[in-house]
Amino acid sequence: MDIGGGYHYFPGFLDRDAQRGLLALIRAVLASAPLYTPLMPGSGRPMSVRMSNCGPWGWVTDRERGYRYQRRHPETGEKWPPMPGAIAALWAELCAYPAMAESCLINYYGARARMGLHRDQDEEDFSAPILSISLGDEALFRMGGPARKDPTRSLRLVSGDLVLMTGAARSSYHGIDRIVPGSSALLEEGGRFNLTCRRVHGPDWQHEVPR
Ligand SMILES: O=C(O)CCC(=O)C(=O)O
Ligand SMILES: [Mn+2]
Repeated sequence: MDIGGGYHYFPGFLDRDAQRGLLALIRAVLASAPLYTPLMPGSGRPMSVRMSNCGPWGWVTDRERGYRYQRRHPETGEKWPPMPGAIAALWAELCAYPAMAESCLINYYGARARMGLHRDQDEEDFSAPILSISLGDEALFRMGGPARKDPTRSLRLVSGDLVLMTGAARSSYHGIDRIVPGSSALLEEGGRFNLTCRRVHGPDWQHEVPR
């Protein structure tokens, strides 16, 4: 569903079984690439969201080197686990883009976590959309425009909802005001996973053949 400004909303796209299946795949990723606490560039303040990644590239941040993509987990030093086929299949189905996603950022929000208004701008190529998948507790997603001063709207994202950011929304401000603790029973520990899938390089960028 086109909800304007380049935002596309797919409420309830994943049924309960699909959510459970995706959750099991994410847990398997986290068993080898555990959630870590990212630090803000400069200030070194910890973010409230914990993160990991799967796919060839992972988005990370720390005090000294700031926001970037890298191939390895910042704490274990291991390469990120491969992107599960079910996530790659959602990208292929919805993104109308001639190359695969290169990065799936896994965000975990505990009861008090939030994510301030920001744009995703560490990728080389903005022609690919961003695909966002919600699992677990509900979240209040704030959607703005390309300028920070643009008016914003709020959307309540429920477990199984998908959001696609294309066109203007690809470079628009967005964030998570808060989650609604206890609103979903999907995660036994409570909280919310968000999977943010992105293309990092242009469509012709070749990956080394995995061994
Ligand atoms: O948690 C969400 O729904 C949004 C996450 C996000 O914007 C990001 O990781 O860049
Ligand atoms: Mn973002």
